[in-house]
Formats: sequence, structure tokens, C-alpha cells
Amino acid sequence: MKLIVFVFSFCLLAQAASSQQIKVTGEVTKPLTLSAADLAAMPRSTAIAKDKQGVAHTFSGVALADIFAQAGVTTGRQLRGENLAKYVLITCADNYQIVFSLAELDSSFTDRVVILADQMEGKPLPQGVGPFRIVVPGEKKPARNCFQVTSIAIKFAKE
Ligand SMILES: Nc1nc2c(c(=O)[nH]1)N[C@H]1C(S)=C(S)[C@@H](COP(=O)(O)O)O[C@H]1N2
Ligand SMILES: [Mo]
Repeated sequence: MKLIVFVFSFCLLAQAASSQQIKVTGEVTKPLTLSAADLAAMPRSTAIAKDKQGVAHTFSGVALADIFAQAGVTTGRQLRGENLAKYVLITCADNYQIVFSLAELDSSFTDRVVILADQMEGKPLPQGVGPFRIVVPGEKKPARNCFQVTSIAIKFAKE
């Protein structure tokens, strides 16, 4: 009985730990598993976005572009030709999914910086929204500000 309780607790702990990590997979030279500590140690960026009620909030975290630089995603001068058919599929704990094209996130195409936020107004994201949320500044709806992000997959739409 004690063993069963032990194994069960271990599984719960393992599950809790994995939900605190983000996988970066697909069209990358170096797949990543990022923890909160990994993200805290990366270059930090901020993004302001309005919530559904129209209230603006300041989020901070890591630019998707900086995560892509670490994972080895085609960016900048490499983002041309067939690489323009690549997209980013973000998946959340509730299986909500959104996409960006790679070009939408590249500083050679746009000045807009989309971040993977771990803080809002300088504090960790609230329960049920964190630990990680995509924040897209300047959009008319917050529908792509997807919360409880679990994975970032770079894919090829090319036929
Ligand atoms: N994981 C996840 N993220 C999500 C959603 C969702 O259903 N699941 N809904 C989106 C939609 S449609 C909206 S309007 C905003 C609402 O969050 P907010 O009130 O903080 O802006 O969250 C977005 N992020
Ligand atoms: Mo929404």
C-alpha cells in the first residue's frame, strides 16, 4: 500500500514538473525542453496587450525569436524561399492551438515582438493561466494570447 502511494505521488510530481516545461520541436537543429529557470536565464522582453475587457497589461518573458535562435530555427537571411512556408504551432494544456507563420515572428519582417510570457505586471502569471502564456502585442483580439502553453512546434506547410 505504501509503495502504491509512493508511486502515485511520484507520478503526480512528475506530471506537475512536465507541465512546467515547454518543448520546442520540429524544424529545429536543436530540440529544447525549457523550464521556468531556463527562461528566466534568457534575454528578457516585454509586451503590452489588452485583455478581453480591453484593459492593457504589461507582460514579460522571452521573445519567441530568442527561443528560435537557441533552437536553431531558420530566421533572418535564412528565412526565404521554401522556408517561408514554415509555421509555428503552439499547443496549450487544454489542447487549444494557434499558429503563426515564421515570417510573422521574424525581425527582418516585422518590429512586433511576440513573447512567451512568464510574468504579468512583474508577478508570475495567475493560477490557470501560467506558468507560460503567448502574448501578441497590437492585435485587435486576445485570442492568440494562449495560456498554459506546453509546446512550440515548427512545421513545414510545403506540399
Ligand atoms: N489555452 C487557452 N488560451 C486561450 C484561450 C483558450 O481557450 N485556451 N482563449 C483565448 C481567447 S479566445 C481569449 S479572448 C483570451 C482571454 O483571456 P484574457 O481575458 O486574459 O484576454 O484567451 C485566449 N487564450
Ligand atoms: Mo476570445
